[in-house]
Amino acid sequence: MLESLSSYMAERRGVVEDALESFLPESGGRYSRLTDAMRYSVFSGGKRLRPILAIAAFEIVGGEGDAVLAPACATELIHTYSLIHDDLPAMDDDDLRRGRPTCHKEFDDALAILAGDALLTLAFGIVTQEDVLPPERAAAIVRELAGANGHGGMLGGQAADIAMEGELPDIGAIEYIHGHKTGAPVAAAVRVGAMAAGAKSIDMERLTAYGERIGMAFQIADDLLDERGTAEEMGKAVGKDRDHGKMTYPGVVGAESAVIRAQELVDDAIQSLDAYGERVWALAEIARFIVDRRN
Ligand code: GRG
Repeated sequence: MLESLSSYMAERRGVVEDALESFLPESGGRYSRLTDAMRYSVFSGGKRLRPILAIAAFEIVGGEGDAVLAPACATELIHTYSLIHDDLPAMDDDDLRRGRPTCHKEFDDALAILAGDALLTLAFGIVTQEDVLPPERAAAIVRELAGANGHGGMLGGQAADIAMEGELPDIGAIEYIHGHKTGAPVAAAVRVGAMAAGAKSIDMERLTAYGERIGMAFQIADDLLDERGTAEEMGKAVGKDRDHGKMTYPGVVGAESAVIRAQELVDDAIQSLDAYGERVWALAEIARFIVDRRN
């Protein structure tokens, strides 16, 4: 990672950690196992890519102040819920996430289901807290997050992913799965950041084009890491996609073409933001990081 991007991300990550701390319920109390499980998964060392994308989008359209923090943290809470549920025995049945036992291994299946549900509902709660955002803007952001992560977005993609297990490679199917499961929530993170700043429709169009492309590139990179990365680097088991007969981008087009496609998507994403001149650098560097990352 370039030094300047690494310090940009470290600084924003610090802001996100503090904001998450302020939004999460405290530990303790008689029924604290639920809040402990929520906190365990949220504070387990994620890259915070989605909230950082939201902040960078907020900044590029001239946003100032704290209005982006709740929408940015909402994207991370929803992401964390999806990871907790994805790791459950009924889904991917994973024991390790971010180098630590998964939520259901550390607590139990019931607590993991509840902690995921509680993070999802908290996400909507924090965006609609009084005096955080103008009510119409908060409602539009909730609508955006609900659409991108619900049956027409992430959950629809996940259902298609499960349904396609063991099927023959199909480029249309893999693009649908990636676009919905990963692309939609990543694009929504970019979009809600811009929405928090009251971005104009031309800005929304440019940032949507950027977000959709990096979302697809992100999942292609993840598929490649699942084949090429090590469990130590990834903090979770690798090679599971192939073992489960999951359809992946490199599985459909081959690893070399997948690398080329991810790079093309990143180049196109950056090009969609040409109009911002030098202000583009953070979003451009994040896009490059998405395909170059090692975990
Ligand atoms: C089961 C509710 C539910 C959803 C399933 C998104 C998803 C759909 C499951 C999560 C697991 C998965 C394969 C997601 C695809 C996106 C992805 C590569 C997530 C990992 O995101 P990073 O790299 O993770 O940003 P960190 O740990 O850095 O936060």
